[in-house]
Amino acid sequence: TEESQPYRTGFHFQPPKNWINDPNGPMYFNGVYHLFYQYNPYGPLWGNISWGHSISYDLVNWFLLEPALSPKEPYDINGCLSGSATILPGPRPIILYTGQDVNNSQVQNLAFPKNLSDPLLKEWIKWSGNPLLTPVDDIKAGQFRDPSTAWMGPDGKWRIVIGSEIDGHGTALLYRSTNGTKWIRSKKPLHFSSKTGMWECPDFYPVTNGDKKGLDTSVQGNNTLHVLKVSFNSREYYVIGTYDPIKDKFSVVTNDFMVSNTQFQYDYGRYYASKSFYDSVNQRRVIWGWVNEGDSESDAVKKGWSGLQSFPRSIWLSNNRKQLVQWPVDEILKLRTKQVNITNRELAAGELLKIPSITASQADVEVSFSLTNLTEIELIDSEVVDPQLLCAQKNVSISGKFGPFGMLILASKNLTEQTAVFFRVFKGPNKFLVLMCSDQSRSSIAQEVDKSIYGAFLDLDPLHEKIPLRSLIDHSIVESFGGEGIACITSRVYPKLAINEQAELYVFNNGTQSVTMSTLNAWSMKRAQIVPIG
Ligand code: DQQ
Repeated sequence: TEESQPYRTGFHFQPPKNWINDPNGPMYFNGVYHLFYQYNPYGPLWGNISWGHSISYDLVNWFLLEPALSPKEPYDINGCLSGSATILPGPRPIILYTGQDVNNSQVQNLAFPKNLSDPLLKEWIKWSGNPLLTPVDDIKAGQFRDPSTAWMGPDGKWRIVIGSEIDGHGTALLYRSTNGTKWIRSKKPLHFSSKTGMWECPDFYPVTNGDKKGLDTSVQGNNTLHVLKVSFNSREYYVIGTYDPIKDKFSVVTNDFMVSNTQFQYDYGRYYASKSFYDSVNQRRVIWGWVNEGDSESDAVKKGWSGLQSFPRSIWLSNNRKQLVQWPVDEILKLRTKQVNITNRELAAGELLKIPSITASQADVEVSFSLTNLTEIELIDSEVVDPQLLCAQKNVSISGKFGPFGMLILASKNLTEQTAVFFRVFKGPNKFLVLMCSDQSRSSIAQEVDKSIYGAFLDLDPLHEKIPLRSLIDHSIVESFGGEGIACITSRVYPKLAINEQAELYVFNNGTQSVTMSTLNAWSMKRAQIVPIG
């Protein structure tokens, strides 16, 4: 019930109980969306890792099936770890996944549907020739995992990348195959970095700008760039570059990988091990990410579950071709109900405005701010500061000039509890800097839960553009999108007071300058249906 389980979500994907982590092998096939995920069928902590399997017709409502892969064979007995799906000609989907074998070595395995005419692809068969690949030569047994979706080069060969660490360097190993069962390692990896350790869950795909459209993973064209995303340091870092499929040469044009909050991340909060897929029916690329818990293991045992999937997002290249943009898939609109609208409302210095008539624990809120007369503005002497650090130094209680202004989410009646998602605008040596913060420091009166403060910069011009913010609020998760998706910050919170009907929503301005709230549209959200059908 809602009373005994205040942190269960209404429209984010989670099974009725137990542990989940990484999204695996998402795909659209024959009119059905498939989502697999790292799953412990027997409890709320990591272990017995299987591939949970759910299907959907709209990415919102889900049917839960039996696990597609379970750790049973010598080559995966210690876990069916992460992997990806590829739709081969036919069309015929396959899964490549990592098995943790009897010796705890990581090996790569192949699985395929038992019956292609079953519309739900309920049963999956592991290939008799498994394992496909074992850790040999300079590959360490515990650092060889998470095969990507395959893409085809102009020579007709399939390629995949696998996450690794070679000589202490994060590496995306490259393999080629003609038939999908025999894979040959390329001498050169697709990419590596001397500035990071082990790379997990690599994802490599083409992008183009213009119409928010996505591209199928094998597309190589004149106007395409390629994205390489890898997971390390609990974050999802990405680079954009050009890819020559003849030489298999990937040349990065953005900042290359490093452990820093100034490097591009899919999400500057709690979000990891993501995986994207091409949705051919809607011609978009959709991405899922794992959002883990910020409470303790004993809390997980009490709750009986652990882990969420982010709400699925479309992902595309920005029009200036410099970064990626993400936005919740449009199907979310069907859950919106009871709209609240406010337009052109000035927020004076120090003002706090309660948003009435909304289920503030389960809502979708879009707000946008505009600033005028940016002469009285705080100066900042460097444009290369760590945004997360800046948000922590200047938390919500510290008044500035332009900012902090934004929303108080999952707030309790007396504001003892609140998750503040807000902006601050500075003038740097050469440009304005728009800082977005998600401040969990006062999110709960409980002591032992994580209360991190996250931050990111938004590449927009506050003199000529509005500053938009959208937050998906769902009991214990807040997914925020700044600048219409140019920076995302996800957080988990565990309020004790601001739960269910007790939660409230506010907009506020704690700067000395007034700001205009151009529009606010807020909706209470209906529950998604997540139904086990075995
Ligand atoms: N989780 C999986 C691994 C992957 C890691 C194991 C990333 O395959 O590298 O559950 O969260």
